[in-house]
Amino acid sequence: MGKAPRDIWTHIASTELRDTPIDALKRDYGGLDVDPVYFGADAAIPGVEPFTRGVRATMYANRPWTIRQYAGFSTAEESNRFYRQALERGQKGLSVAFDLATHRGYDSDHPRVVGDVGKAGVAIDSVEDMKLLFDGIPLDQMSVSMTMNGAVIPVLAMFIVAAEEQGVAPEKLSGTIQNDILKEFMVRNTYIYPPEPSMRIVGDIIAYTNQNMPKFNSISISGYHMHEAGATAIQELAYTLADGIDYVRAAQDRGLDIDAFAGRLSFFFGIGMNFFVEVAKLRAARSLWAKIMTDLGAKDPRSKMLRTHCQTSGVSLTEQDPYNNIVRTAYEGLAAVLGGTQSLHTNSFDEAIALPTEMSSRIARNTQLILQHETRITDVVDPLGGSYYVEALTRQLVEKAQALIDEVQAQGGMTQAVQSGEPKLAIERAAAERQAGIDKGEEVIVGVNRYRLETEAPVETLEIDNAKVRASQIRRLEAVRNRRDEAVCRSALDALREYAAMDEGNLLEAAVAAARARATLGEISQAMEDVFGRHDATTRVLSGVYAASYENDAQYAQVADRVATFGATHGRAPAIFIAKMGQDGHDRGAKVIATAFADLGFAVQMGSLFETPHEVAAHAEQLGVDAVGVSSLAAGHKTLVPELIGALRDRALGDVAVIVGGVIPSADYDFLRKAGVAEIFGPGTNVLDAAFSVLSTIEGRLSN
Ligand code: 3CP
Repeated sequence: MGKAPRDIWTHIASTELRDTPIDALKRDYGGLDVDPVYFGADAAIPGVEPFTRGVRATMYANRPWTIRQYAGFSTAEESNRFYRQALERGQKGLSVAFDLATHRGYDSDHPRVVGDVGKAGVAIDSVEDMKLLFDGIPLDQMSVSMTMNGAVIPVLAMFIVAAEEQGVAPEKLSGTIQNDILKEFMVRNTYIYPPEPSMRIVGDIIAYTNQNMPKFNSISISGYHMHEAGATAIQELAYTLADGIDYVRAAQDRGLDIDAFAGRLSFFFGIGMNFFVEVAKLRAARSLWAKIMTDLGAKDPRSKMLRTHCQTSGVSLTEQDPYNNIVRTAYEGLAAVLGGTQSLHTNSFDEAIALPTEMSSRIARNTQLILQHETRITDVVDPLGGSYYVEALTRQLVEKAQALIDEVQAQGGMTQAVQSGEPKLAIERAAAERQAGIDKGEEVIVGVNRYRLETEAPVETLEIDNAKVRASQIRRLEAVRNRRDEAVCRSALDALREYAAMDEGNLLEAAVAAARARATLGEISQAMEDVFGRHDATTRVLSGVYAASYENDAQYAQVADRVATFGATHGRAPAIFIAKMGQDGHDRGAKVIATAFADLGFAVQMGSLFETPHEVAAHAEQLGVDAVGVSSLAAGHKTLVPELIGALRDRALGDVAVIVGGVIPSADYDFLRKAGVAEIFGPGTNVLDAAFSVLSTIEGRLSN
């Protein structure tokens, strides 16, 4: 007879606990005796393959999850001050947010990033910035996660050199680099190079960290951005794990032994409001991954453990009645923890409007501290294990996600699927369907489509003086360029370019030498771009999804009729160009609007990502549109929108209506209106209402 589940568990738990006796984990709740773990008839054991009940036997009873708040803004000095304060106040690990200029491989003085520098994260141009970012933070003790994918080579290289100059060798560094490029092509859009060289970069990083940084997680395979783009739980699970399969294969292809690197692969999921589905999603993810890794040849149980970070959902936050977001985030945080996450970020309540303030970040952090210290949910491992509902949901998610993974595999894997654009379209379809459900009131959002306030009290928001940050970055860049040994720097960049061209040698290793020689992020990135080129994605807009969701809906029919009447009167459909400017790649909102407006009968054209205001004005002229709809989620609106209006006026297109949607603080509404913006739509806008209103604006302008 095999060993009893409790005996197996006790054996593993004792190793995790080292010298602490297991009985120390028992609790007495005022006369109620509570054990650290409970078992059912199914014999599923926490800490044992397939890890459905958690990757550790003792889970939070021995060590709670890491409170790891994602943050970064303006300059390295400002972000450093913020990090140090957060660590003093209970945060346990760092998670760096970079600005979009850095993500896309541009130095702060590049003309394409004027509106982006320091806005949605910290600007990093050289090792000097990286050193300031971690000043006074011992990198041999603090685990640092960095959300970086496009410019992953220069950023990781600069991190390694900053640590080296702090006296910390690479083998002592612990943390995580996101390094997940496949989902960038699908949803997040901060890629630089085409898919194939991008996959080489992922492989080089896995190989380098495997060799030199044994405590560092080489990748954070992310479903979060799919979740935020509107993916269903099944899609998020399947596409993320399928991405994981491709990364494992890429590393195996370069001769690495799976058990040598797989223990340092990590994951990242989004946690939304469907409480039990989110709990079950994490349980299903672990069990699917254990099986996938076994099939790929892993033997070591550590290779089969899906360890994950989670973040509460940004799109579940509302601009309306924003204090509700505190409650939403707390429930989502609870779901992540009951699902067994290793690390968690809880959003600040004002994130649907602007960057978090000190006060809102404190509440977000305290949400986790209260979960850890007050609720007592850390005392028992996988407390929902054995729940009829949770177990049934887990099984169903495993089965349905596996079917979708098989579909992707049949197409040749995720790198192939991504190039076909199919997963992206499937997620966009799910997002449009969900938006239609919300607009129709089938899905209730408190304070938005039900129980809406008559008047909203303004909340205080944080604003970054982007021009000031840019000026200070440019000064520091000049100093770095003036002080370095130009010949040493050039030859390091040449070596990197050569590695890229020869398709051999490790790109990260070459970039570390370049970073040491004070090559800038833009230069390191450009050296590879010289060989790989820059990826230019084609934008596709779905049709029919919105119309199908609204079949027989009276309000939909009314708006569609008005659009048709416009057509009959003017001999053409009302025309709108949907633009994404600057380095902001968040395109879910823009895609939903494009799809819905097209279904309603508008003539919709959508621009490429990352355009400048002048490029958008040129499209508007060429297409002869009535309106330009700008979607802005990365805080560039105050710089980019006035520039667009100026560019339109320069082309004598002053009567083209400029409409702005996305994350726009209400404090900026006045500024934008004065600059000439016709209408502003925040998050939570009903798409039919928006279409009605845009049509009225266009008609108003034409009759003037
Ligand atoms: C953990 N440990 C334990 C136990 N639990 N030991 C004994 N008993 C236990 N019960 C040990 C682990 O084995 C490990 O040691 C150490 O404690 C740390 O635990 P961990 O679980 O590995 O936790 P952590 O270091 O925090 O790492 C978590 C993962 C990592 C693995 C998920 O990848 C991570 O931190 N990811 C964060 C990613 C992130 O911040 N992403 C932000 C995206 P050993 O290491 O020695 O085994 S923000 C994006 C926002 C949207 C956007 O993109 O714009």
